[in-house]
Amino acid sequence: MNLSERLVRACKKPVAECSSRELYEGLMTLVQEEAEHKESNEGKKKIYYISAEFLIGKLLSNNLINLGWYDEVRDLLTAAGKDLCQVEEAEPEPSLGNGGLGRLAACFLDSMASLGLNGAGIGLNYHFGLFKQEFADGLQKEMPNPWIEEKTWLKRTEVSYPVQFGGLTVHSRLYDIAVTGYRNRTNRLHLFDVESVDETMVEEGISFDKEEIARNLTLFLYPDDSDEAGRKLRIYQQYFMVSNGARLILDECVKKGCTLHDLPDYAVIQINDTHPSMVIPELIRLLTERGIDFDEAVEIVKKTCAYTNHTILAEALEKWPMAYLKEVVPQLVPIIEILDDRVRRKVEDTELAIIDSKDLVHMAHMDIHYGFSVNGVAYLHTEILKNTELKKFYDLYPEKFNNKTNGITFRRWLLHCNHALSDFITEKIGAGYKTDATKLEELEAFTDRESLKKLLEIKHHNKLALKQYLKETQDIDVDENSIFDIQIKRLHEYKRQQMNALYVIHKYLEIKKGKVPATPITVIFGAKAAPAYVIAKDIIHLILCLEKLVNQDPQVSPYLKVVMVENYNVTKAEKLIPACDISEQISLASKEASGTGNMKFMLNGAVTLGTLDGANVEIADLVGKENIYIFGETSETVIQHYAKADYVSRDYYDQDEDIKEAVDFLVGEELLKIGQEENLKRLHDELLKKDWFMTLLDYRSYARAREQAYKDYEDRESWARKMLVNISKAGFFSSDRTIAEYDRDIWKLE
Ligand code: 26V
Repeated sequence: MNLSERLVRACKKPVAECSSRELYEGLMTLVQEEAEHKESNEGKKKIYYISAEFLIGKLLSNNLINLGWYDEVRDLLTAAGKDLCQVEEAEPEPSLGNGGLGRLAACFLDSMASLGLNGAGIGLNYHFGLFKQEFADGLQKEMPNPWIEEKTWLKRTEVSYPVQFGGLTVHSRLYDIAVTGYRNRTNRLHLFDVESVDETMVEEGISFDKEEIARNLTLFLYPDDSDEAGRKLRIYQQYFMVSNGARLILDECVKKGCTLHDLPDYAVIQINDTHPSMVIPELIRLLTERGIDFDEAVEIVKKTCAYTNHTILAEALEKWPMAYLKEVVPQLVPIIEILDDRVRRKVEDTELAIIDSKDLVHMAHMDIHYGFSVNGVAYLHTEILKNTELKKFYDLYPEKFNNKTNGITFRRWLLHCNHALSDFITEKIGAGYKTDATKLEELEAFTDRESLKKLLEIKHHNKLALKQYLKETQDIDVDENSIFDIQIKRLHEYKRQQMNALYVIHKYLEIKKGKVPATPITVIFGAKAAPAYVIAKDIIHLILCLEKLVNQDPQVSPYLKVVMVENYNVTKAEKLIPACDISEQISLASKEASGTGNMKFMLNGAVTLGTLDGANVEIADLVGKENIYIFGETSETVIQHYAKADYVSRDYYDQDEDIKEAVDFLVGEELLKIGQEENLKRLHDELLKKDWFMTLLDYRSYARAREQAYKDYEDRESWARKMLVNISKAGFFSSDRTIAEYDRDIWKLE
């Protein structure tokens, strides 16, 4: 049977008579059948990527591409008067991640399957995932994002375990999602759920009874952890994930002939940040329960577990109060105490201990002592870990430390989201780059007028598509002939959306005074703030106020527009990135471990405006200074400022008229007419009295670099050359390369 016949069979009626939903469900059935055929259990050793987040995005089109079906399906739908894009709309987006860390895990799964590696993901089946963001009265409101429908990508399995906590036992159920490789094998994403989960518990917005563990355990991703019940719930979730995961791993290995003494020959566990760190004591517990001697269990675990660090921000490094662990996971406490005791016997410096003097358990310390590999996620990040943040650990275990610069899957972030560009590339250099991304370099030769013109046309086409999308979804009008300057990422002070907003204010005031830009500018933001993160929500408020002020001003809006995209998620990223001219990567140097959005933008022909932070450093090295706009202080200088505590934002405000004007605008008459005094005043105070992430330090050089980029944009042909270089140098950032390195240096699968 051909695809068309199979689809009719699955839908039980002719394609022309199907609704988008029916076609979506029919195609899902076909994909699931095909994916199952491609499953394989090849390979003795298997990589288990354990992560609290897998931000997988919509699955239909990506699977069609990976199975090699996309064009055929699109054409057969078109022939029946249907549109695949419309069908895509019917799919809900699972929001099983916060941002970069979760999206990275999803890209890694794609690459593992595409490289044919024997691997699986292990995580949690959150029913509502990360909240859905709505804007009301200039503020963020959080709503649940239900995504599990009757017909779903999740496949219920027979696997179930009882999981014991301090006061209760719950029963798990494993659901699997097929991960298709690009013209390769199928792997699985294992998502554990509690059988007793109760979706009806959710009250107003995303609030629910945090004490009812058996019913609430898998409702939300990282529920608000600003109170004790929320933080404890997170420990319940983490233990539930690792206990199930560890048992699944042991059961699978035993089935393949593993005696448990030889576990490291069968399994390698990559711990994605510290959220799954309890897998270490849990595995030790399970191994001893199955008859392995404690000392040997520790040695086995040491050879099986590897840890990835994703941040140097102190507030993001997990430290759990011993009292919480005693209540939630008492069975792990004696094990953690022994592990800590052994560290203390070995090293004198108590800063390296697992349990500190305040009885906090440092999860990362446990990972470093009891895992065999520690990696950072970009060159600079790993250097900072080795030389500053984790220096003492590096001195103790230099052999464990290694760098794995992040990557992105080109299937989703080029082939799927930017058909026009991938067709152009294929026409120029053939399809080889789809499996070997380094081939993109061959594109660099195409600097002839015709090719550059075509590149600009593709960008224009994508900008038109985004214009339409913004009109339909948010009823905002943007000018496709303006410069699309985009910052989309989680809202955090260190990412400095506030610096971008200050520049918008500056531009607004300039235009008001009659100085208009040569080409109009559209500044687009997309960001969710953690529900309890007050300043982040104030920054969202500021951006929403500016959106209103600027867009409604007839004198300004022909030259400047501000768009705050509501509910920024993977689907929206797929529409925004291909349309971008300037990619804002403006974190305070040393703070953004890597960034991966920066890579997606570059691949899609945007030029980066950024600091020397995270993977921007590697992007700058690859494209050369002609093809990127770098500004701001270096990480060394920033680290020095923190060490000396000598940064005073007030000095920059006092000494720079533009800064003063923009900052004071926050509490000026025009904005107060639109926004809330409380929020704007608090943000103003924060910038003047604290500014922990040094916005004002870099503002001046940021504004200068941004002006330069706008100026250079005017020479369209030379800009197109910059685009071309960015695309052709993006091959290094394929997650296929990253995963091949993980395998070569850490996993050693075959
Ligand atoms: C977590 C938290 C939790 C509470 C307080 C504030 C805060 C700030 C940051 C984080 C981030 C945790 C780890 C994380 O998501 N890291 C991101 O990982 C990406 C993939 O490696 C990387 O590209 C991003 O630069 C990094 O921020």
